[in-house]
Amino acid sequence: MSKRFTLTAALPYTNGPIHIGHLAGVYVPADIYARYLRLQGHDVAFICGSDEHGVPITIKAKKEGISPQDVVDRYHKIIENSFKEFGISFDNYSRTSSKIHHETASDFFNTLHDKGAFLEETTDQLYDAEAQQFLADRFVLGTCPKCGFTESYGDQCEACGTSHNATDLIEPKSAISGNVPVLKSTKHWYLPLDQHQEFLQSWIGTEHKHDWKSNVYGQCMSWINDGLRPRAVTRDLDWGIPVPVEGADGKVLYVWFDAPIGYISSTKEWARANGKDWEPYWKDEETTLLHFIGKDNIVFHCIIFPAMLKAEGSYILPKNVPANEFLNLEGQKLSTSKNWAVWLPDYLKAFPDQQDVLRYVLTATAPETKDNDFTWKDFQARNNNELVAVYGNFINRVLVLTHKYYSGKVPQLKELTGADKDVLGELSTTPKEIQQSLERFRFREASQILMNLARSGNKYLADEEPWKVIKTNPERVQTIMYTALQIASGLSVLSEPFLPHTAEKLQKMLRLDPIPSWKDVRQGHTLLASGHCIGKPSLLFTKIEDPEIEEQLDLLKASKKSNAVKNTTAVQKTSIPFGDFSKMDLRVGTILTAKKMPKTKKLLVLEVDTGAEVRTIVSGIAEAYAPEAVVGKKVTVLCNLKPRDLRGVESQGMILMAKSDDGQLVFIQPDITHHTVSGVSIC
Ligand code: B3M
Ligand code: ZN
Repeated sequence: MSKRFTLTAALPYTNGPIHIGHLAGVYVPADIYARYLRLQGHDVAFICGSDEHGVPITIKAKKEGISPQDVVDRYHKIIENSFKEFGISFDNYSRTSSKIHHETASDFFNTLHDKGAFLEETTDQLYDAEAQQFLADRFVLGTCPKCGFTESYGDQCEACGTSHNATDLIEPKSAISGNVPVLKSTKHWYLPLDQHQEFLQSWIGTEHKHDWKSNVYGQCMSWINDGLRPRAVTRDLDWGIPVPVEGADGKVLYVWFDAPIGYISSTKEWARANGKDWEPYWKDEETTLLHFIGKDNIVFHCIIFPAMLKAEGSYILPKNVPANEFLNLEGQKLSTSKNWAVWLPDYLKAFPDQQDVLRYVLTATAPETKDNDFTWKDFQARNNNELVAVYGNFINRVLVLTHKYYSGKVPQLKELTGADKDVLGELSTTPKEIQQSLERFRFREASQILMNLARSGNKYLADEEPWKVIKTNPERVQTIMYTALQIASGLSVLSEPFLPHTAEKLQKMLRLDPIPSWKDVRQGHTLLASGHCIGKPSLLFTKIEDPEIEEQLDLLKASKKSNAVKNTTAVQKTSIPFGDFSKMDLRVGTILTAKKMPKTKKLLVLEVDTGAEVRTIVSGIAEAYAPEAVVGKKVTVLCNLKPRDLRGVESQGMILMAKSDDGQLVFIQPDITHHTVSGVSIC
């Protein structure tokens, strides 16, 4: 039996809010587990914090013209608040920009450095000559050498999860300028994973063959079997923790080196604030260390971080890394850049006080063994058919009838029938069943066992019909209601890990004081004594109507539409110096005449008055505009485009056009504001 548990949940990158995919994959299962362990009376440190280094944050800062610190300050607050709202019960939520983390990560690096655990090597790395910057991690895109995905990052391919070196990419391109990088030599510190190969092979391959999830085990073994290679743990970047050794100016720790150490610094911060010793939580063999992560983080938590911990020498290794697969949204991969997501702050705006509904749906459909799909229709159905119709309905009937028949007082238990014994028996076996599922990290299964108990309670009432029996045998009804009240109390205890807000509300309604323990439920103790007065009932869940769901679907549709426009309007050309731009002679002109170019579909021959002269311009707009529709229009003309011969007519310039949001070809008209045109390219 473990003496204590250290549970970590992946530190979210602080470059945006978090969405349902994060909640489903990492934070809800981790929280269920932490709450469940606490209910068992275990000593638990549930640790997380914001991952505030790394290139995604620098990129976001550049895009918005603010500093990386501004970015992380903003999102740290937003993310921390979302976790609170959704009842994610971290014992500590820290941040990697904190002093304690910088110190802890620097010390860790120094210890490894002093032990000679790194290789120091000067090698050629990708460099953007124009931006004068080395292209680490997300600053470079290219084709993944393993799966052929063309948009792989320098350190990891999001399509196949492989982690690689930026120089492994095929046809790399700078994400800053789009330029092809050059090679430039630079010194870095490498963790020689090849030297840890044998240990990892036996630690994972043999020791954890049977207790790790097959998706996690499989990914690790494929990595190990491919042969491990040294990985750089430093970068030439200006945002991060400075490499704490001499001769490392302008270099910082690789974000994936410092971030997992963030679990340790967050534990230290928590221990300090609570007068505890952090070390047993990380160094005592009797501690169970578990990392809750998404599948894209597997190699870092199962291979690189354990190799770091092992090299340091005084740390324990994780007992398990129950990584989940990905959640899709309405059949499509969740994507931050495409805004294809349900962001937690937005969810709360649409469904205030319904945090548990989302927790429940994400658990019931968790992507545990394979990617899974979140759909709004399913969300509505699970809320209406399970939470409202089963759980909520059962509780409401029990409380309303107790008030109606006994003015809110728990009645006397008379004689138990077979049906009563059956349902009470189910109540006392449910904790064990939930426990067995949770200990195998089967959260979906556990949530359904819980719901089945509510279902049995509901069925019990429907079968026993106290509302009918009250007329003929009021004594029998006392036992029925007593039994149903025990089930309701038990549900409030067993629901706590899954539906913490609901459990609390229900416990208040039942006026449970003290709140019975998990063990009380398992041992079939009386949870609510005869004569106890319960409070007034109020609804735990409310029905979600079609228009609410349609609104969410419309929001997604709008996001899809704006993506389609973005795709056609994304800046695709390399930048030009101002001098090139100023070579253009742009003038406002008026179209005097227009006729179709014979035997063509696309071309109109226009006579345009540019003020100084009348020019003939051949324009490819005939499919969008009839000749008579353009006469008299004011347009923008590029006058010094080299004359071109088009079907025997010399075209002396070009009319500038743009595409509107709905794909229409429109004139750039100097006296009209195109409200519908946004950042489109001139065509
Ligand atoms: N921030 C990646 C992510 O958010 C990374 C996790 C760090 S855990 C130490 O997916
Ligand atoms: Zn790949």
